[in-house]
Amino acid sequence: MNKQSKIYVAGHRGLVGSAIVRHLDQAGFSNLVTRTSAELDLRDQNAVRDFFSIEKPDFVFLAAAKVGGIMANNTYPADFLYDNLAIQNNVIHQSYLNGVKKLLFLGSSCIYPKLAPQPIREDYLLTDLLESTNEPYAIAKIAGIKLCQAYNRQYGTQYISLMPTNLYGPNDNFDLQKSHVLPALIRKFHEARENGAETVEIWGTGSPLREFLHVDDLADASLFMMENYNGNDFFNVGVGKDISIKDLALLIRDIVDFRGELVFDISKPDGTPRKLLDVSKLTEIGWQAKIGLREGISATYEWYLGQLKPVSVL
Ligand code: GFB
Repeated sequence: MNKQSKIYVAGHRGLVGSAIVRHLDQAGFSNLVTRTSAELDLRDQNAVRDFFSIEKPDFVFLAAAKVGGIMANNTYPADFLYDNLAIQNNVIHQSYLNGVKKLLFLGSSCIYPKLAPQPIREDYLLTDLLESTNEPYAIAKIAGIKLCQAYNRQYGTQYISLMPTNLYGPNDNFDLQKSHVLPALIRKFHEARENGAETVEIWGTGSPLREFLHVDDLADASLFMMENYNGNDFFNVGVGKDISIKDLALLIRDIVDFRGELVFDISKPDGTPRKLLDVSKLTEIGWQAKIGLREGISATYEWYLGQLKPVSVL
């Protein structure tokens, strides 16, 4: 990529896409193309065809997806499968037809088997059954990796894929039913402190282990891959360390300074027991995460507080 290359960031308002745009801006890439979902519905084959034939981007970051936490995945399985298949099929195929030089596809660590050995290596893909709460989403993301690799093999394209662990950061979704655990807990502890509540409800047993990567680290890894990797493999991206949901809740309680107790609602699903990525393949080609969990959560909490400030009326 050079600084004048035309770069399309699909999903630029989301957690991942907005971080990629920030990083591209900071690195001096000045020819970015974006569309909101109201301007361009990426599930619409004709609309995506027209967009690519007019804009003709050189590079594509495919960060547009239907995403959500355990409850959203479990409640809207058809949307998670159909929307994601449609978005990635349209963007990848039009990238091929319009001569895109390189594309980065973003997947998820839930592509791996529910009970995969830990830490999870890339070659554990498709070796066993998936976690049921997010199987439709995982199948769409697996199809995305395979689509990139198939176009590379058949047509000589350069479509590469990164599989991030659970992400968090600015522009995350803080809706309590649809969000992932980390933004949900920031909001729950904050509101509990503000309202003088004595307890905060944590879904499940608190024992599942998860790994959390700040989205600015993912954006950094995405640019690194675009600029430095040209093969047909896909790569895990994470921090290489995990934490139980209970310990995550205690950490967020401390950062938000809530003094009450945790209450576990075991009627809610735990999901997969552990999901720690083996990140050695990415480390070997020269990239590592930099943002620590406490530092990342504190910054995200500051961002969240900034969003709550009332808009001043002149
Ligand atoms: O982040 P999360 O929704 O998704 O939940 P997954 C992680 C764990 O936190 C689960 C627990 O064990 C939840 O039961 N948890 C506790 C909570 N309190 C809460 C809460 O208030 N909200 C939420 N959301 N969880 C997703 C997949 O799985 O991970 C997606 O469904 C995707 O497909 C994403 O791969 C990265 O880590 O279980």
